Amino acid sequence: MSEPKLNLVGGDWVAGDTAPNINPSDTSDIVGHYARASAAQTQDAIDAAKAAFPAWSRSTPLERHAVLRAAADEILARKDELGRLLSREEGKTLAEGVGETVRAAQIFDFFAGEALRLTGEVLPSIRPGVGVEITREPVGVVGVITPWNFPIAIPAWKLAPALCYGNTVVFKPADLVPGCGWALVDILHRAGLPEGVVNLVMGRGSVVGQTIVDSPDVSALTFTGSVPTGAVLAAKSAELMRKVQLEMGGKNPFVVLADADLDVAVDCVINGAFFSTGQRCTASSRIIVEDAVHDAFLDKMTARMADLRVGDALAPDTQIGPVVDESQLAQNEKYIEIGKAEGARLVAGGNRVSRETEGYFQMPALFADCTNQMRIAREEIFGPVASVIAVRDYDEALAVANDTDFGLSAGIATTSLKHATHFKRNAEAGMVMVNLPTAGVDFHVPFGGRKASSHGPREQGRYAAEFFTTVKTAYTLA
Ligand code: UN1
Repeated sequence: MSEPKLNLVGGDWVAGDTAPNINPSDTSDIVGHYARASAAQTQDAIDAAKAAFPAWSRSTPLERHAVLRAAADEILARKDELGRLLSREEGKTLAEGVGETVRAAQIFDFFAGEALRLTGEVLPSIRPGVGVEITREPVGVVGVITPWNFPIAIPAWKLAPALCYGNTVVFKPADLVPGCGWALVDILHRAGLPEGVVNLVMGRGSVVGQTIVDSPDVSALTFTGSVPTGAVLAAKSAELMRKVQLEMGGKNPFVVLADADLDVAVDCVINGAFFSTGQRCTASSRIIVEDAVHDAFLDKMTARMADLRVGDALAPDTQIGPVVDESQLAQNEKYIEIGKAEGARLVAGGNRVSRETEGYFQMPALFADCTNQMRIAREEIFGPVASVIAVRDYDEALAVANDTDFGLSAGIATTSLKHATHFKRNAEAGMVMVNLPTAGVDFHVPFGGRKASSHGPREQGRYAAEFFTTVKTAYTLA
């Protein structure tokens, strides 16, 4: 057994029970053994972050810049190795894994720059002789809880702004994929962060997550994951009067109008629905198609899907890696049965496939003849499963797109400026894509949604300051 990877608490690597990290492309391949923090170790981590806060909150912009810059440089220099680790533990293809790693480096680079651009406002009061200053201050100890589907980018887009704005962190990566989170914390630790500024507590939600969520010393909590867990975190955070930022599910619509370039539309749907094995909260899962192009669109889609290569995430010709684990694959299969029972027509894929190694391989699935009332069109599946819903015209397409509990991303394929403009204004979503997939976003602009998809301020770009800082207004009579 390789040396287990440990948790980082107050600047020390601490041991504990370990769990194996298993490659979903080859279940005989153990990526490594990772320690699972106890409740007591998690409490120690919170205490360490609290103790480190006064000094780090007063660190200079240059100190913060130096650490974030060094992290960006090291992540980029190691992109192939870290991308491979990512693909090995999570199952997205090597190209996707390396791409996500580069994105993590870019995020650290962005916030390294932001650390040098911290600003406030100075303005006159309405009272004579009085000046007003508006500044942003760090919030305190930030709890960071991340999901398994973006093992390096999501930790990066929560940790980088937390540190940039002077907060200290207790970070729990997903139990299923601790490898990239561990690597990121190792990099930050060696980049020169003072002890206790970032603490790593890998392990179970019921132990580690619960301890973080219940602690009144955690002043802000940022979470990406499921709606039910998000709701519990929101309720507890309201009780503690703590800041909370939640990124949860999606049931993202992609509209294909009769005037669309169908090749562009098919590219968008193949990417948005099936790349990263459909395991993105931004994935397109409801494909809303105007009657006039419905059959032509389905023909092109099924032809493209027949050529999709599903296989080992690390194989160079793989386009779609495995599902992350057995329970997610079972959930995908359950929804395929539900779809059939509801009367939807499975026109492609959905079956498990075997490859040279034991893994969780599934062909992407496309349902036709769906209604927006079916469970497969309302509930997030989180796998490579998409439902095609036929509509008469643009107005019906928009109504169906907005008829959902979620509101993260919404896409449209059209060559009409009028429809594109109307859709951008009227789609009830945090992000709107015109002739682009619903998934795959820039790192320097706000990310987030509406309704059950998101709660609290936006992530990423300069908007991240809203969550990771608190505003102070100071008045001086001089
Ligand atoms: C993307 O589509 O590029 O968990 C990012 C998720 C999202 C990230 C999606 N928070 O899938």
